[in-house]
Amino acid sequence: MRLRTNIFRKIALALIPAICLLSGCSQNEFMFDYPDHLGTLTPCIVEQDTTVVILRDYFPKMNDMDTITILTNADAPYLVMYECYDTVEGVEKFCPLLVKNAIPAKLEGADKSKLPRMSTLPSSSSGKDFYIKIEGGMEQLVLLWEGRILERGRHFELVSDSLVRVVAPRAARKMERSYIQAFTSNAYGVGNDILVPLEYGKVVRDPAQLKRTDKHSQILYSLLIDRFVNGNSDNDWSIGDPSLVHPKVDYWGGDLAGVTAKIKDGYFTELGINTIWLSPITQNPYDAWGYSPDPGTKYSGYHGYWPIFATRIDDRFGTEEELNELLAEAHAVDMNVILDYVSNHMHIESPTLKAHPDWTTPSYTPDGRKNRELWDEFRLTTWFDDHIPTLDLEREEICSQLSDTALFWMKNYDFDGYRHDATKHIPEGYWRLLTRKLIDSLPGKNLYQIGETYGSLSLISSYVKPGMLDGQFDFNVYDTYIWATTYPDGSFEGLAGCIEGNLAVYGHHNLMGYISGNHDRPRYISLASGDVRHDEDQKLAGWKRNIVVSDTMAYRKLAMLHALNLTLPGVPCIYYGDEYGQPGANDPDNRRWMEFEGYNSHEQEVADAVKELTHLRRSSMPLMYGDYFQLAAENDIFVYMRSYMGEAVITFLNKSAEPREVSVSLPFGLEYDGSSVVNVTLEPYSYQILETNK
Ligand SMILES: [Ca+2]
Repeated sequence: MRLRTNIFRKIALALIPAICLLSGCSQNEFMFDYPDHLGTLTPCIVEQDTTVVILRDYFPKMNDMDTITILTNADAPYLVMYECYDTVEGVEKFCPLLVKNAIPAKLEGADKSKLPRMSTLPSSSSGKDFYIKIEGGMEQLVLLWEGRILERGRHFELVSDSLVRVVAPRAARKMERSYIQAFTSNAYGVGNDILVPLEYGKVVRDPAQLKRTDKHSQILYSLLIDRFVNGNSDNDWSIGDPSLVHPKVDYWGGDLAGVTAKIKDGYFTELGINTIWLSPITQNPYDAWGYSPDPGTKYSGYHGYWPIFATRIDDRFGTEEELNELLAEAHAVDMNVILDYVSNHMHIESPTLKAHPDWTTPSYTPDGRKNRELWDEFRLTTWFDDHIPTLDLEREEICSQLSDTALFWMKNYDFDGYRHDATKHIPEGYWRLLTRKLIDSLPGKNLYQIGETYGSLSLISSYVKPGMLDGQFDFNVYDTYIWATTYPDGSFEGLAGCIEGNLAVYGHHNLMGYISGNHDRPRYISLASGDVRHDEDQKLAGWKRNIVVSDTMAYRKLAMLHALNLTLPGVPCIYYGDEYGQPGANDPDNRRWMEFEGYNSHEQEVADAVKELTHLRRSSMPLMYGDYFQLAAENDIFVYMRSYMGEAVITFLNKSAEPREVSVSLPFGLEYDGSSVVNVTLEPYSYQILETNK
């Protein structure tokens, strides 16, 4: 790629207002009067080879030219005019700070132990200031408040080379919630980032100050409505013909009223989750579709992923009144509800596709093959099956109308966000347009949007940014945990590396989803117990055998997975049944009835452990807003720490069949039980979590 001179002309022009802004700003202490068109800053992704820097990531305004700011250092922002759809080429100066969020070549082989590391410490009792302690040496430090640059001498000062005192800007006193972020780098690259929530300008120290709208405090719970609880037998309906549809893939009667009943009886509150992810509720067909030759059955739409009327509630799940009651009851106990929504496809019999048969992507590839399940080769056009054609969302009129359809659910019901199905099969433009519409039509709502993408870090993260989605499910960490704990060559060293790589891309305060399982995967416990094998057809296994838990050690490994998810940065997500270890092969065997009682002693131990972990997380600022530091990573042992304002939580995992003694040193002068060295003995397949200052 070549540099383009017109870009530099634009940079030069853009610098003039930047300089004016900086001088104007200094006359107005504590005030931030950047013009609206500048918007706020976001850390950008930069990829660099030897000659060219490619910048991605900014807040796009549809149909408008954007401006992005490159932070070369805190005193002199460079502005670059937005030139291309999602890439700016030709940035003259390499800026290590911006490599945060990108891994690529530049940092390959760099000694990560030499990166700067930051941690926060409390300061005065008034809570208007705090300290950032930096280890490993820093060359650059950038502090942002609500995306605006904080200035040295006014909002922060260097007490020493390794200690920075930060004062919340006065403007923060007017806002119930705002955030300070810190980024730092040295010659070896970019270190961890810091996120500090403020309440009316004071540092939030007490988890009781957090609300369900604080996205970092979320714990998700994913359920399949048809398989959860049957709360209203009046709406029960099934195809009921085993020669056509096997009972395992027919409707079982679960509904919205069932979910409401469990909200009201306190199940979710006691479990400690605060966001329910509801499976899709749009009307699905009444007849049978698809076909599996073994065991020879069609399927019903019990899962909800075949929308036929995209703005109607499936009457087998409930009515408008029942949905409104569910949402009201959830909010009454401070719980969010996000809706699983299918944008990628519609059922072939839907009135929409009957009226617009040309709205689908081509059924055949350019070289004449049937375009089915070609997930990566034809990512944006492939069909999931003959009866659910993919919508051509790259066409403007389709994108516009169908984003309105998605918006319908947020405008007409009090949902708190979406889980977006099949995210990577939908073009970025759709996500930008939908998000723009959400912001414009529901100001102040701050909905949480999490997507589903299997793929590389760069593909997954390309949808995660301001103006698009808050997060996606991090299947890579889940898969690496499966590998580490169920394959002979699996190692926690690999898991630790995967987590560090992800944090470098998504940031240390990401809102990615960390799952215990989901409706498209065999149950973790059944892989861990060996009842479902890695080398077999994992769907067929569930049709052919009764999958049970034949090795009880698997319960301990499952509890350890929950411990991992509930102590990592990000948003933990429990798939229904995983809170006690329901077994199962892949779809549909991973969708059995939820059970609420009659657990055996192993299941009860997992259920108790999960409750303890969720309550620990939600009562711990370090686990919700803390930084992350790996303390040890060996084949069988993994130890890491989260810390916030001088408090730390240390998680120890042992995947060995033997007890292990582990010793780690705490950074930043932190102590546990009066010592900076912590020694613990771990039982086989177990975890321990220690809190300092407790
Ligand atoms: Ca029912």
